[in-house]
Amino acid sequence: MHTGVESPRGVWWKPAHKAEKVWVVLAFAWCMVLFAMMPLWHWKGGQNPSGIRARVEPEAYRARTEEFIASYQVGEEENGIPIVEPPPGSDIYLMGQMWLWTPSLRLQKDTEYTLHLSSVDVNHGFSLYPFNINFQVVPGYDYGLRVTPTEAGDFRIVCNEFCGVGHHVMVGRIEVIDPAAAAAVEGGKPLTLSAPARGEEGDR
Ligand SMILES: [Cu+2]
Repeated sequence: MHTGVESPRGVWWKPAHKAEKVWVVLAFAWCMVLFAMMPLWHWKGGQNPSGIRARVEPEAYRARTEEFIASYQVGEEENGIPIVEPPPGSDIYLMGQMWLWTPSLRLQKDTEYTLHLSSVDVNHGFSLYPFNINFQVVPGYDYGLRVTPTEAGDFRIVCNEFCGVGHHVMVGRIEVIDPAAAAAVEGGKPLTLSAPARGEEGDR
């Protein structure tokens, strides 16, 4: 009698077919390729950015973001989100929460900033439309990414981590202005912050 608790005697299994062994070897080789690609993407492809990472209490991050807004606010969106224009090279703060990104950022082209990202409730995802940029925004962690906008324009931040019923309306904004182009349009006059020129030469 055989109970199933004891294993059968002898070689009761079929040895792996040659084709199966070939696939195991191929799959393992591919795993190694992908493993090697992780550091390679970092150094060669500019992906998987290494930044500053620190633990932060969500309420402390909220307070820091509010301080940042109070210091550099220049306007307000129609929906009440503050528009902030931080000085070049500064630390800038973006806060994700159900279901908005605060504040809207107005940045200068070809200027480096340290972009801090965090959430004050659940996981969110920072995705900059229309670029292929993706970053997890996790409550309790402050991620500081060194960013340099290379293109002037009006960009949208889309949440790409499902975060509840309002997830699809969670859209933020980053506006990148080109101070050189604006100065040219103004005929050498200092740039007026309220009227950023976005490549509209010939208007005046
Ligand atoms: Cu979301």
